[in-house]
Amino acid sequence: MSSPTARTPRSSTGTLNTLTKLLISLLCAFGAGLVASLIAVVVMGILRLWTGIPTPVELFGDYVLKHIDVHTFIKLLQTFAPHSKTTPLGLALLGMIGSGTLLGLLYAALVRLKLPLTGYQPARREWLIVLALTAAMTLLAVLLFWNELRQNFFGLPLLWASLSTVLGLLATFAVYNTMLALLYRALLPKQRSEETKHVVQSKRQFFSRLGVAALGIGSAGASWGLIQRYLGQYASYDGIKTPSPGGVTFPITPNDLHYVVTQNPIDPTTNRDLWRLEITGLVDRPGSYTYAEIQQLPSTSRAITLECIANGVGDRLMSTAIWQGVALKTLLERHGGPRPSARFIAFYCVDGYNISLPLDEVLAVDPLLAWHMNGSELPQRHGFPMRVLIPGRYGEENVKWLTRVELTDRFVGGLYSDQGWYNGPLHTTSRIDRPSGHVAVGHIVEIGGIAFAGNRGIQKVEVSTDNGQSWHVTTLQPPLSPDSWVSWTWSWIPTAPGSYTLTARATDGTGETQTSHKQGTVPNGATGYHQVTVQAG
Ligand SMILES: Nc1nc2c(c(=O)[nH]1)N[C@H]1C(S)=C(S)[C@@H](COP(=O)(O)O)O[C@H]1N2
Ligand SMILES: [Mo]
Repeated sequence: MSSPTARTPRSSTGTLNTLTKLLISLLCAFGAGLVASLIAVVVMGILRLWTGIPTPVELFGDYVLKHIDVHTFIKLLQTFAPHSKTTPLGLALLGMIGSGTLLGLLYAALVRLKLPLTGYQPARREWLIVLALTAAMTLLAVLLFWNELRQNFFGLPLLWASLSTVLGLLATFAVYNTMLALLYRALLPKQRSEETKHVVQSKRQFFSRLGVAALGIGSAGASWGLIQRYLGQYASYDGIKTPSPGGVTFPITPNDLHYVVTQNPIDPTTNRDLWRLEITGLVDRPGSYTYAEIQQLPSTSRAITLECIANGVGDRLMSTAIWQGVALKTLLERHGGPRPSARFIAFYCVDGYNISLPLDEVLAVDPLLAWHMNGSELPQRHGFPMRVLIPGRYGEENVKWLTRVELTDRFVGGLYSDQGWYNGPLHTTSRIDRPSGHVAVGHIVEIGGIAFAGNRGIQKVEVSTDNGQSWHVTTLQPPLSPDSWVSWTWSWIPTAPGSYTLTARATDGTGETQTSHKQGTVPNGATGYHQVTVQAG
């Protein structure tokens, strides 16, 4: 017979009071939560970089961007400049790791494990809680990010993209919760059993805690590596402008000098085998095309100038390319045309960006769905494999990485329209590219620049050398197309030394002169005259 003391399990924590046990549990839950979060970060990083599935951090960012107004958006851009995309994402990532760590405490409260533990294996009840938490977190994320799910950086069609994003969320949360259960157990103090020697038991406990620490350090290192890799693909070309070397603007902008604006920290690298163009919604015969099939569509080429709504007066977020692709009208005709109830058209992209506009307004300007830019395959940063060009609209409506055209009976919205940016016809604008600095008195000085009014075309450009008191009609180059900018010049001979303010103004094809009303880019697009001051001497 054994003695009564031998039958009572002895343990190192057997004598601990409730408060100490609570503190130990908290500490272990905290540690397990932190390490499980870091492992989840590794999982989401691998999914992002090797399968194109967006991370919960990016989904969260996209969600926030669609739920703030344009002024908050600009404020955030300024607050985090020059790392306006990466700093908020980094903070969101830290927030995610923080929440994951705190969730460890919630888990501890739910499982209420009695200290000391009898073993390392989570019991059925713990697994059920893991399951329930995984389901709840996935469900919550799916509901919250419902409108963000349909993106995939390798270009999966929308339905497959949504499915794979949901699976990605499920995998990330399942790994997190499973690790939480295992690590929490691994860290908590164990009961001593009679069968195993004390030293063996404490060794096992020591090594399992060491293992958790090593996992934590390892996954922190791996996360760091993945973040570096992610940043290595960062779209640092976002915001590059088209220069006018020596004051001359090329009528056609070479591809590598075309301005770029993207919402994405990393632009999609669309896989041409996965990608499809889908024609859906209120169209007579919906259908889809592979990359090879779109090349077979009847195509047309046209010079179209793009201008970002964030282009200030006189600025250079404006470029012109010869775009080749299928006319939207032609494409819709191949599908039996719009049904009578179709009132809007929505364009969806593989990066989760989408826009919608009234169908009749869009068809009226003869948009192109282009796969060639200046004779070469559409560059990745400009929307490979296909983008939309809607003449007369700001760049934001000219979606890149197009994957679905949908005809609808209602306005669908999109990032910038949800924020409250203007999405009507772009404003007429003109820019002075030369001269600048000093000019010589008594000699001919060529004043020149460009003017643009979208699909309305340019009828006339005038220039003033006396701050708008008198105007001279300039000579226009023939435009490359009805949808492109025009070049203008005027020869001036400064007669007296001094400071001159040159001003330009354009009149569009409808006979309307651009407004002199000075207005910044936010939220309606800039207006006002471009002015340049030169010194004659
Ligand atoms: N899918 C997608 N399309 C997009 C964007 C984007 O971020 N994603 N940015 C828009 C904006 S704001 C502009 S100004 C133009 C810029 O086109 P570009 O980079 O080819 O000059 O693309 C538009 N199309
Ligand atoms: Mo833009």
